[in-house]
Amino acid sequence: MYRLYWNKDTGAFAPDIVLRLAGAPCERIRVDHKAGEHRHPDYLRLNPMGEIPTLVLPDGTVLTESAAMILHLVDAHPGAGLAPSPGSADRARFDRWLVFMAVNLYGAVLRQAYPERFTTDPAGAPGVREAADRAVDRYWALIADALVPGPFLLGERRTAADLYLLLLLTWYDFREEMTPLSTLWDRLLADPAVAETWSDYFSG
Ligand SMILES: N[C@@H](CCC(=O)N[C@@H](CS)C(=O)NCC(=O)O)C(=O)O
Repeated sequence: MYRLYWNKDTGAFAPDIVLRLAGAPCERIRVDHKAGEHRHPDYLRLNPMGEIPTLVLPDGTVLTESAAMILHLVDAHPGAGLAPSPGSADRARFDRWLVFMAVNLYGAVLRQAYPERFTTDPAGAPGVREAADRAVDRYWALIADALVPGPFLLGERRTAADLYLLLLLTWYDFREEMTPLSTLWDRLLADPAVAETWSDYFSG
């Protein structure tokens, strides 16, 4: 049985939807970061960065970092068909986009959300946020280009990289003219399992 530490409006959506689509049994433990529960010593023992999500594997191994969770889960549950086979060229493309999103996009989203953490000058936070806004626009434009012909990152096949993209797209006020992003958004949320989990995290 997996154990996923999660909260609404967090990146826990990405490993959670992969666990659900893989049909993997999982206990879900809510960590209310708005109430500071992610700073509790018990949680910090699991995730020293005090971040959500944390995934505990059935053998007790603790994983932090949402992208590492995805990479593990897609290989542990190959029958779910959420990633190309390890060693294939398509898998290299999958890994590339997952890492691109985790490092660049997720990183910039955190600079938007917590700009004061990225400067020693209290007056510098608005500048950090503005630079992060520009970086996010640039990264999404690059991803929109990669989604042609699409509709998914790897073409016709939906993978966990698209589900990771859906998480990040939720936090981006994308313009309708960015058609590949809107098309992908609609395609992913047309799956009832994805829509239901997305609602658990991001609506209400
Ligand atoms: N690199 C981490 C980032 C996780 C992260 O920063 N999560 C946010 C929620 S989406 C968080 O825990 N924020 C609370 C805080 O940093 O105080 C990952 O990919 O898992």
